[in-house]
Amino acid sequence: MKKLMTLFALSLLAFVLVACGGGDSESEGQNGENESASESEGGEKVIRAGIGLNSEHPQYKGLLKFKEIVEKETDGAIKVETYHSGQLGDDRTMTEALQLGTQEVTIPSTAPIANFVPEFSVFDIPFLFPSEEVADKVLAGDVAQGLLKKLEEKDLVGLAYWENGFRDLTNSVRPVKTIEDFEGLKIRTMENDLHLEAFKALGANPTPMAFTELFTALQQGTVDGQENPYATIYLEKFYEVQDYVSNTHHVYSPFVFLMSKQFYDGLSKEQQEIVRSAAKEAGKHQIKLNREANAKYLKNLQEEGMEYSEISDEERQKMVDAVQPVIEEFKSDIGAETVDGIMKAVEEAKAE
Ligand code: KDG
Repeated sequence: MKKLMTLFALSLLAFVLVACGGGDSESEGQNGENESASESEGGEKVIRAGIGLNSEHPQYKGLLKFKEIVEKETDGAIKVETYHSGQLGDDRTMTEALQLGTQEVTIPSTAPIANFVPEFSVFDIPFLFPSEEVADKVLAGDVAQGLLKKLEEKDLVGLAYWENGFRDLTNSVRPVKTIEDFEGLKIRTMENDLHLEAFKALGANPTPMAFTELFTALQQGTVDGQENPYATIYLEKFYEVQDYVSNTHHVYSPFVFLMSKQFYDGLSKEQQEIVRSAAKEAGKHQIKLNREANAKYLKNLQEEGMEYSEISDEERQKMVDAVQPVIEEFKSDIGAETVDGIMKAVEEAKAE
């Protein structure tokens, strides 16, 4: 009899604990998990969104637009905290924080994402996109959209492509007008093996490095140069530590608006639709601002004293030829289906 009473008491205790511990429909995730790190005392859900670029960059202006839309559409049920300039860490650190559920949003270039999903290195193929218009069409296409789905296997949700833009070379040693001018230059690249090997094929001496360390490395001469779109070069004040800029336009970098899958799964269906739609809408705003910035800031760089060198079509073709073996070398790492699919999409977009 005593054992029976003990069993009954324990069962009653277990029932009471479960009833008190369960969240409401809002705070419970899709699979019944309760929210933990991303909730404020008032019960609102909190999105901690961090980027590597500074608050002047269109990437941050786009993030503020995302915040505006989400807080309005959810009547404040979701709050967005925005952080810039690597305040929450570098791209790899912030992406890992999303996987752990200790941060909810970051927006890196596709290059560092390749360390999590190798297929994203397809966008690091030099000279892949001939124009922003072709890039827009390809990124809206099935192959690029399918790559976003692959992020979910890594506890990440890719909500939208934003734009970093065409990358151009700067350095503090010499003007770069020909492929020979790359010889021996210590160039910082993003942490991506294809980028690294492509700059070796051009004759440079590349070093992979997180964006958060770049300005100091240029200032101290640890590296001679780097490559980024004009908006980044100007707004991050690289002209203070770089003398020469060339329109190599060697890679078009997309950004990907990443969300923690743990957080996303904890949202209601309606909230999931709101954050997805907001990321796309804010992305259109960011791309518009980004294109305006990249179109105007080369002039500002020259006004700040940088010497500009135009790369001729003939010299650019030599660079294209030099990196072809690298593309073949990485095709199996990226996935032949992805490479062939994106290349086909580029040709179709060019023909439209
Ligand atoms: O916020 C994005 C930046 O951290 C980074 O991705 C920018 O293109 C970039 C680079 O060179 O690292």
